[in-house]
Amino acid sequence: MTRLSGAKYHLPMKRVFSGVQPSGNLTLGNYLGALRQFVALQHEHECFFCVVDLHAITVPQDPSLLRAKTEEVAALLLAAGLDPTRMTLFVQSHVPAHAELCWILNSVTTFGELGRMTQFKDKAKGRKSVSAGLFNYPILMAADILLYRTHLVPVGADQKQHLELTREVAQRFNSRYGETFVVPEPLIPKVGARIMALDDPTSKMSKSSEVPASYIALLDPPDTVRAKVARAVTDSGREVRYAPQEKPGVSNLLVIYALCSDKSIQEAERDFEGAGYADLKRAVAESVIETLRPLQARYKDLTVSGEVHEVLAAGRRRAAEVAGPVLEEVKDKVGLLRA
Ligand code: ATP
Ligand code: LTN
Repeated sequence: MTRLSGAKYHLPMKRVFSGVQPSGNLTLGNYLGALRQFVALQHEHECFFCVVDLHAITVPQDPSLLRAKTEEVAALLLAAGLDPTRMTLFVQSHVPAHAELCWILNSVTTFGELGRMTQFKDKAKGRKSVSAGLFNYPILMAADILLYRTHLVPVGADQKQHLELTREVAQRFNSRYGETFVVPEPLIPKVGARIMALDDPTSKMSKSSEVPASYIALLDPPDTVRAKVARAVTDSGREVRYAPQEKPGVSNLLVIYALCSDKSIQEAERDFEGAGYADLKRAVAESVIETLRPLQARYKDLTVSGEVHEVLAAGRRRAAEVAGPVLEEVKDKVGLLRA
């Protein structure tokens, strides 16, 4: 696949796929770790972005809230800068090939491999009842990626292990049944791959957290952002310095500030030479508010225009067009009788 770049030469264009769960309020962690990369990649590659509702139901969800959140996440992805003329945005359950390939890949993945997944262990911890879906979650994720013969998967650091399993499953399928899948590479940002919770800088900012003060939601109004940042846990001492082990709270705030004001960590540190934690917090809040302002304005317009439905309908058609033939090839290779 090639694409004309400028007038004179061809740039190799790659397939990009990533997914976001409609499982809560999208956070600044989702934006800095994933969405920003999505927006940049759509200009260089053929991109598919998916609201993964089948993943969300692996833990209990309120049905009408899930429906509303699925639409909200799609609208937020567009508001963050995804352009329907440059990429494909769709809902996972609208393309049944994902669930079908997942079933087939269930037989190429072992129980032992799934049991080693740290996200499963974390999410299963403390639950009275753990669904089989939560255990099989990484196989559905592998199906999402492999169906599109994806080269690059932009994700936060928490998804690295799932990507390794996806690669393993692709290689195993290819060696058992013949070359079928592209073995994908993760694309994890150097800075911002793991934004930490404001109330506990040793755990990641998570949109399914029950403590709203732990995350900044993309739709939080300015005063909420100011209040949450003001209450963020900092560290002992008074120096503003990037030292993730020794000063996890301050370092997390410095990362947020650097990314939201387009600076390096070193430049961010320099901005606070001789300053205290209160100065840092004020600057962090304002940089976040300015980053979210255009996104929130676009979100408002999108909810009024009803454009999201059209985008998802077109996305569903395009995704099915690509995924269909790959699934047919897979069924053929494993020996399923053609209908
Ligand atoms: P949950 O916490 O409910 O499991 P999540 O916040 O991890 O959800 P996902 O939909 O699972 O959200 O993730 C969407 C993308 O955002 C993924 O690529 C994930 O790696 C990335 N991401 C999530 N949280 C963070 C974070 N704190 N820092 C950086 N990237 C993140
Ligand atoms: N498991 C991911 C969401 C996800 C995904 C994907 C990411 C589902 N399918 C395919 C990249 C590619 C998560 O929890 N963040």
